[in-house]
Amino acid sequence: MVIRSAKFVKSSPHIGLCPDSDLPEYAFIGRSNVGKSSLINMLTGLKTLAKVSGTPGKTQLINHFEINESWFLVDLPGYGFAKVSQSKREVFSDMVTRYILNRENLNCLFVLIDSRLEPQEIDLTFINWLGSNQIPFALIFTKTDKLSSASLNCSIARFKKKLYETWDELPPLFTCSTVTRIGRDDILNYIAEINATTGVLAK
Ligand SMILES: Nc1nc2c(ncn2[C@@H]2O[C@H](COP(=O)(O)OP(=O)(O)O)[C@@H](O)[C@H]2O)c(=O)[nH]1
Ligand SMILES: [Mg+2]
Repeated sequence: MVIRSAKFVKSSPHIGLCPDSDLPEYAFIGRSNVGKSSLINMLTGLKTLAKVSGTPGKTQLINHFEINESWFLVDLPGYGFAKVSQSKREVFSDMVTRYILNRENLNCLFVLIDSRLEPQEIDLTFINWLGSNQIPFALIFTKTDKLSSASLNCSIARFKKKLYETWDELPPLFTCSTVTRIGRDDILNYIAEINATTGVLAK
């Protein structure tokens, strides 16, 4: 898929203020600092579209970007920076859970996983929560440029093994690096495929 246009639409503090539109939507979520905003910039080819932050936990809004005037990419706040004393429910903010459960045009939620880390409890908890709520999602292992291909394979295998403890079938799985731009075509093609099934012509 060719990206012909990408423009910031708005930042919303909750789902009620998100764009009133039924264009197909694809959102990115994961722990703070995993690379969500960088990936959106890499996919669109616009280096400064989404704010990349050196400080984790900065984006607290739902950010909509309109692509090719026919679908949305959404940059969501990261999770995982709540204090240890807080419950799991609070870790995934009401704002994010309401958006995920109620946004009808959300076609796929991309869950980003840092490929350098051991499987993180918070990611697994979140993925299992998506499963129990039947939210369509895919996984993207980020920052692959920081690992050898052997370590990357090992890291992915370790994560899959954890998932097989609770899942019979795995979701679609991608790898990406904003440095080597690996993953860009695969992720955009996947979005184009879903767009096609929902009646949006491959623009
Ligand atoms: N080496 C490398 N660094 C990355 C990659 N993606 C993101 N980063 C860096 O990770 C940090 C957090 O990125 P950001 O996109 O703001 O993460 P977010 O909090 O999930 O939106 C920034 O310093 C990015 O430059 C990647 O693929 N490779
Ligand atoms: Mg961000």
